[in-house]
Amino acid sequence: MTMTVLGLGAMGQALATAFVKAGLPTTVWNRSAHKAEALAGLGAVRAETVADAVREADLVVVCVLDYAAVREVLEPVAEQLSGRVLLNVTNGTAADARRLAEWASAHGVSYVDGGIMAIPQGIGRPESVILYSGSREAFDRWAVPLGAWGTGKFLGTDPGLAALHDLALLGAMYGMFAGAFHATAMAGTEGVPAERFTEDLLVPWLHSMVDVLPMLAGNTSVSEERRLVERVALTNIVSTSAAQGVPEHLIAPLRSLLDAHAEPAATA
Ligand code: FVH
Repeated sequence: MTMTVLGLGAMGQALATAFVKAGLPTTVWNRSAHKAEALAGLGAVRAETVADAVREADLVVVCVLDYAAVREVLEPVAEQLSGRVLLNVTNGTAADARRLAEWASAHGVSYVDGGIMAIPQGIGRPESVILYSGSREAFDRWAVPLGAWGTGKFLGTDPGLAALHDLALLGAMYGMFAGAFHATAMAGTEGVPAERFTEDLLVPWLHSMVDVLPMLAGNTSVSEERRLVERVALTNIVSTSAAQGVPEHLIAPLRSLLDAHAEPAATA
């Protein structure tokens, strides 16, 4: 089992390092060659070109900035990829993944798409989840070595599924971070240190709210009673933000979102 990792940014380096530490023969390539030095020191084989990197590989992992970069890296070696498994963990849409899977299939390549639900420092820990979709056979063949990255979850043979779930989860993360930064800024206007506010109040509060999510799952409509209560709170957050000089453009749209989800009033 020989693996190649194309793309050694923060994430690609973490993925390749996990392979090497698991004792898997690993070849690495990066556009800017110096990023392969640390991995070569750990025992990875450093390839000068993408073609060299792909030549001996059974599994080719690509982890670069976006799908334009994926195409740029892979198009020139399309023929060489034939008969191999391509695992793409680059961020993209479900449509991007489906198009790349078609391209792979046209070149005799088995395609698996991946969504990494972890930061580079989390790679190698069992609590780090990596979502997969695409060729079931290829995933099953590589599931054990891929366990070096974290816990794999295969979502189905539609290659777009991993990207769809990845983007959905990232959307939840961005929303949470944006709300948390807004909260920190509000408290900061009265001199509350961000670190203290975050550790003492924000993190415990968000933890407790996460526990409410299963009760809300599948039910986003809001009763008129609840809508009135939530609307008062949101209005007060918006007006306090404005008064304290914190931009309210994140919170303000939540009021119209709340109104849009109000249950129709019961008719007599
Ligand atoms: N880092 C993270 O926390 C997230 C976690 C979830 C998954 N993402 C996705 O992983 C992809 C790579 O992200 P990254 O963190 O490794 O990003 P960078 O450190 O900025 O490295 C980018 C690599 O992409 C290479 N690259 C960019 N354009 C091209 C191109 N046209 N041709 C070839 N390679 C290209 C770049 O090469 P270089 O600049 O070093 O020469 C880096 O290797 C990404 O999809 C995240 O969303 C990470």
